Amino acid sequence: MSALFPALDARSLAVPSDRPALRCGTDTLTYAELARAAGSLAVRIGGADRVAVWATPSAHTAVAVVAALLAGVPAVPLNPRTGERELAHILGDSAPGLVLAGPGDVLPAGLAGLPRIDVELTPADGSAAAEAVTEPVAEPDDDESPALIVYTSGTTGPPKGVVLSRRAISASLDALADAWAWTGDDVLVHALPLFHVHGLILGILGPLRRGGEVRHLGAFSVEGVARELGAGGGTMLFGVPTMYHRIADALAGDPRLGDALAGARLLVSGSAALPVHDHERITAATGRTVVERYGMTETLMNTSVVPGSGPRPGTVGTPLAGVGLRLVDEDGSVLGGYDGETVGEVQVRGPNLFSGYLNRPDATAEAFDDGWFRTGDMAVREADGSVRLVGRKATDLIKSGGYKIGAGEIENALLDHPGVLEAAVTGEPDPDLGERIVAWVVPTDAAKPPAEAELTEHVAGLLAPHKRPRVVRYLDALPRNDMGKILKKALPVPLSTGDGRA
Ligand code: MCA
Ligand code: AMP
Repeated sequence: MSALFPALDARSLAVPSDRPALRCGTDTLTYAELARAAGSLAVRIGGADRVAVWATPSAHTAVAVVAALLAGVPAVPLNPRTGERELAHILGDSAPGLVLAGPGDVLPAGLAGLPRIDVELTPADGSAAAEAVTEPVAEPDDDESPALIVYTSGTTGPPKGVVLSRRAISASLDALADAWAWTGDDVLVHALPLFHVHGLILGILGPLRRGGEVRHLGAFSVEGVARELGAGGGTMLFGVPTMYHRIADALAGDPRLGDALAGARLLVSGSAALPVHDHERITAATGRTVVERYGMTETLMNTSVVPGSGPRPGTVGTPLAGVGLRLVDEDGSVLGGYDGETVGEVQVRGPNLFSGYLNRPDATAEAFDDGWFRTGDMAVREADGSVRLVGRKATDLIKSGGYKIGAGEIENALLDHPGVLEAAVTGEPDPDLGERIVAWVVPTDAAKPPAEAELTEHVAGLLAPHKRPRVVRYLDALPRNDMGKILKKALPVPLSTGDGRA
């Protein structure tokens, strides 16, 4: 029986093998079909050191990742929109021996040097893939072995590879199951990207570990949510605040959407703070409370509001089972007592934590304080122990649409454009994205500044579209202190137009 996915064993009595496992667009797989597709692929990749997965929002990505986990081969999910520089960095750093992709996927030149295996959802009888399944691979029994390497941005430099073990994945998913009474009867609906923890580990591996079903919408749309939840059979929805904000906007004119949300068992938001106003709009229209949970790529899930415990907008709940959480003030003292106002850095420890940053022992050592992982998130604890996040230690980290983006990587990309002499990047409040990326640019030639679209394309092409500035502001010079350091706080505050955009 698979240790990570008990339901994938055809002999398992817990889940009938004709039970639906996943649906992405028009592709559907039962547990028996998933066992065959992933089992055969696992045999074909068995023995590889590491595989890259071209992580499109598709059933192919789910099959590829499950196969890698069954084979005990660490998988590196790649954002299919990653720009050339970021892709080169990730490939150079993680050195995969193979890339797994959907049969129709067109891969960029950066991947041309890697052998490719096409992921088949229904291996035809007699094919190499179908033959392979007759001799299943032995899933590793070492829980500490690396399972996934997920890239995440820091304040400066290129993204770091976060090594996640089988232990971390199963511990975090089981703690969530405990907190949310998440079972094999649940049908999870979501539209999250499959190259980050939220969409891939919680959104795909979570339901499969429980023996339940996941329906991925392919791309987020309010219509898709309304169709799949409630009467559509979905019992749970996972999303980032931007998605809930768009849902809240649509609720007023769409009673079907309200009914669908009301018919779901659990609405969960994470990756960034869901504004109180959006909480309130959704509760007013549906009678449902959105449950917030707080996590991080390095820690997987740390806390969650307990469903049914009443509305707690603004808090992310209490630590999950097995998670140790403390607040530490600026001089390193651990805060005692829950007074709801003393701010400290959130530090966590537990079986949910990552194993380290790939090839970065320095960064790994720096991230820990006496065995506790420093999250960089600042919080207070309410009298009942609930954690209320109030900010981040690093102002150079931007959360936009639920994606974490380092200002430094965008500044470096902008500086590579010949029309840019100096650049600074900041995050500004945005009603839809939470924060929007703003680029402050001093052009090389003030008379002929590069066009805004040219700069955003440049960043999207080198890094990723979600890292592109949404606004570019041109200046004659950046404010600097006597040492020449850019003073981002002294950048001019734009006049608001009322829609949150300058
Ligand atoms: C736009 N596009 C471009 C360009 N500009 N493509 C190429 N070049 C360009 N210059 C494309 C985009 O790729 C996208 O295509 C479409 O145009 C719209 O892009 P965009 O405007 O960026 O999308 P959006 O509407 O702003 O997206 C909102 C979103 C998205 C759907 C909410 O931000 C999102 O999926 N966020 C989820 C982030 C997430 O999962 N974070 C988890 C990490 P197309 O429409 O075809 O896609 S945090 C985490 O994992 C921790 C553990 C946690 O706690 O959860
Ligand atoms: P990432 O590094 O992309 O995994 O993002 C992790 C960060 O997202 C955390 O350190 C928090 O700053 C933020 N985050 C995740 N969940 C929440 C939440 N429910 N509320 C506020 N911030 C969150």
